Parts: sequence; structure tokens; C-alpha cells
Amino acid sequence: MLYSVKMRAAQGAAHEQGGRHISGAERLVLEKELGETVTAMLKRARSHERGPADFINIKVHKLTANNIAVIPALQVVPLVNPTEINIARGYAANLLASFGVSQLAINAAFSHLTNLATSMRGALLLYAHNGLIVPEIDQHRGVRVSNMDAQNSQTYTSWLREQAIDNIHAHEAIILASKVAACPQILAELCWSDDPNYTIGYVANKKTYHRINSLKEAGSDIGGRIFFITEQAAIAAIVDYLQEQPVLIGV
Ligand code: WAQ
Ligand code: MG
Repeated sequence: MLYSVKMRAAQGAAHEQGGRHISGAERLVLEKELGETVTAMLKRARSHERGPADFINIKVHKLTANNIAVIPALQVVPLVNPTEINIARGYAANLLASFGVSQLAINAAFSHLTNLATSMRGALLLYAHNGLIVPEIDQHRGVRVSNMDAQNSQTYTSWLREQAIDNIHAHEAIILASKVAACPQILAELCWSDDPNYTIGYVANKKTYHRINSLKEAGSDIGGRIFFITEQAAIAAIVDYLQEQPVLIGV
């Protein structure tokens, strides 16, 4: 039986009281792994590059329904290393256009991410055909994807190492993006980190995950995620899938 472990950490005040988001994490682990998982999350929140969190919420619950989906990992395209942010963003924009995202939505996505006053805890949903924000989603919090993990952590880590990927950001992001991509109503994703020194971001579609360096300035603590959704999408079902459906990523 698997347990969902979720962590969210803020500084200054709790998230609900307007605290600054520091870190979040979500795992699906066996009972015997609970202790080490919770300890690692606490340590991470307390020693984060964004600053030490002082309002930390760690939630553990046993999965009750037997409805765990096993989903293949996205294929990872090797990192590209543009020298300038504008080139990196142009590269990401071209990829998104090739995935069927409209120019309106691409412009809206970059505009939202670059105008954030502070990082959100979750992702924004935009309509891929016109770039409008999905109004049902709280724009300050966003949607937090949860209840996902590697099907087998060791196999997954080896698979990443074979591709010369060996860091926690990519480790977690590929799991998250693979869950997101498996949602039928999500066409594509754009992301960059809110950790000041991590400048690699990605764009993903249904099958591939493209790593792109220099998507933001080094030193910036503002990151974010945008999910581009199809016009007819039922929002409640998407949010339910992203937050609740337990998913294991296989390689
Ligand atoms: N669900 C939805 N949105 C999230 C989640 C989540 N579980 N976790 C983070 N976000 C949003 C939130 O707005 C954060 O501010 C933003 O994404 C960035 O989160 O292959 O580290 O965890 O090397 O800082 C990309 C890896 C790393 C590229 C992304 O994101 C690579 C990263 P971070
Ligand atoms: Mg971060």
C-alpha cells in the first residue's frame, strides 16, 4: 500500500496568510519509507536556496482507492544551451507553436510568467487557442499537481543518469511533466524554476520533454508553470486528475 506525502513550506507566514512560497514536494512511498521521506522534506524546506521556511506543512495519507495509474515517462530531449534569455524564450516559443499552442497563448504565457510579483505555489492554466486564463483557478495559488512519483526510484534514477541527468530539479520535473502530459485535455507545458540559481526550464508536449537553459536570469527567484489546455476541457475533471489521481511513472 502506498502513502502520499506532500510538503509545502512558506516564509514569514503560512501560505494562507500570504507567506512567501519556499518549497513544495510530493511523493508516493511505501510505509517503511515514510520516516526518511518526511525527514528529507523537512530538511529540504529548512535549508532551501530560496531561504529557510518557517511554516512547513507535511501531510501523509494512505491511498485508499486502488486506482493507481502507471504512465510512461516523457522522452527527454537533450539540453540546449542558448547564450541569451531571448534566444532561449524564442526557442521555447517555437516549440510550443509546433505543439499546436496559438501565438496568443504563447505571448500570454510569457507575459504572465515574466510579470509575476512573486512565485505561485502551483501552475496557471491557459486556453491554448486564445491564451485566456482559466477563470475557475485561483490565480494566486494555481493548481498544484500531486500524488505522483517514479514507479521505481532506482530504475528511474539510473535511466536519468544514462542521459547524464543527475539533479533533483530534473528528477522531479520529469515525473510531474509526465503526469501532466498524460491528461488528455492538456496540450503542452512551459516551466522554469523559482530556485535562484537553477536557470534550466523546459517545454513539454504529449511525448517529449525539451530541456532549455537560460529561460530566466540567474539570481531570479521567480519561476512558474503554465499548462495549455484544449478549448472544450472540463476544468473540474482536469483539476481532479492533476491533484488527486495517483500516478506512477515508468521508464
Ligand atoms: N504543481 C504545479 N505547479 C508547481 C508544482 C506542482 N507540484 N511545483 C512547482 N510548481 C510551479 C510553482 O509555480 C513554482 O514556483 C514553479 O512551478 C517552479 O517550481 O530538466 O525546479 O519546483 O533540468 O522550482 C525544471 C527542470 C525545474 C528542468 C523546475 O521547478 C530540467 C523546478 P520548481
Ligand atoms: Mg523551486
